[in-house]
Amino acid sequence: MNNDVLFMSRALELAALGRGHVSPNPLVGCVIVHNHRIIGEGWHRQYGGPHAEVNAVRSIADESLLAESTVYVTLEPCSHFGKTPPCADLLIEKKVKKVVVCNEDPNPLVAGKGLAKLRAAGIEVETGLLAERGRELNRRFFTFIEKKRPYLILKWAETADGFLAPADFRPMPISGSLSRQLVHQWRTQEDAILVGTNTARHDNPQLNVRLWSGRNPVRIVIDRHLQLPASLHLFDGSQPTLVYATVPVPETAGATTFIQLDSEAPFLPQLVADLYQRKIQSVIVEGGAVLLESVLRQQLWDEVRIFKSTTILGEGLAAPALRGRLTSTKQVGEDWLMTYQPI
Ligand code: AOF
Ligand code: ZN
Repeated sequence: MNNDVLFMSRALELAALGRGHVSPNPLVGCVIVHNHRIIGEGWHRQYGGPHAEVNAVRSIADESLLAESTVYVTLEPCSHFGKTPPCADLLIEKKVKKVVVCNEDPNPLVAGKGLAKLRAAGIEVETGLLAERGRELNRRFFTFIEKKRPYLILKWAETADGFLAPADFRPMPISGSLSRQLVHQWRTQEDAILVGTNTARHDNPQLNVRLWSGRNPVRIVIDRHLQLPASLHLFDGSQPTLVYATVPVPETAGATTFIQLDSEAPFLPQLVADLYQRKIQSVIVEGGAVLLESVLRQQLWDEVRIFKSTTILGEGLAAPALRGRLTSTKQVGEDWLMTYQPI
């Protein structure tokens, strides 16, 4: 592996440590190298907190080395005054020799202006190193900015013979306990969880994080005609919950916010546009069949994660048909976890 690749890989590794803490900002890592040795490291740790470059510069014992150093950063240094001053200005002020960037920042406030600033100051700049890995790491951020909607992950569990549930909606566990624990970990990694009306009614899910430690996502439920009973766990006020309807809605009550969409316009596009306005960068869709199928049909998905169990049901509610590219397969306890992305 050449050294550039090694240092950028390290920066990507550091960036990933911000997972679950920086949304809707991107995950960003930074490594500062002097004479082939890493002399400073940092990453964006917390939304609203210092950017990766600032933390990396702060970690250096002898700042005089910066003039002879190369900065490896996974995202173009910012050029705007946001919650923090521009990172490009910091690197210029410290007179670093060279900056190597993985991805350009698609944020219209930056979008090339950070690179231009550095170059104008006489700093050597290279971009695109490990760009594919960077886009993969920040796929939620890129999707959010480029498509103006959250990154949508569909998740379901199906039996070996392809059923989601018994036909009578009787709740029945299909995946194993390790898979269920993994789902709770996933919930800590996304901004929100979405379920349809039938799932809310028949499963009465809590949609919180119990089998892992971390932050609870925002709960989102579709209830077009506001017919779900107030006694459901979803309305217990324990965590922010968004309810999407197409009829007139009541005022926000405690943690529950009601949103009325236009009944004449397509529902899901309006829903994801509203989530974008609320800065919800990623959503895990946990069912049921009707909702999963419409998200698939409308090509609004970015990733599908299926647990395939060893149980046989014989008959029931069939799992949605999926046309996607299988990107990974792994065993989780007794189940197989298969991940798909759009073709
Ligand atoms: C960087 N380094 O580590 C990150 C950057 O509100 P602010 O000030 O935190 O700015 C957020 C924007 O800055 C975010 O949307 C993205 O464009 C960029 N994030 N830039 O140079 C970092 N996290
Ligand atoms: Zn910055």
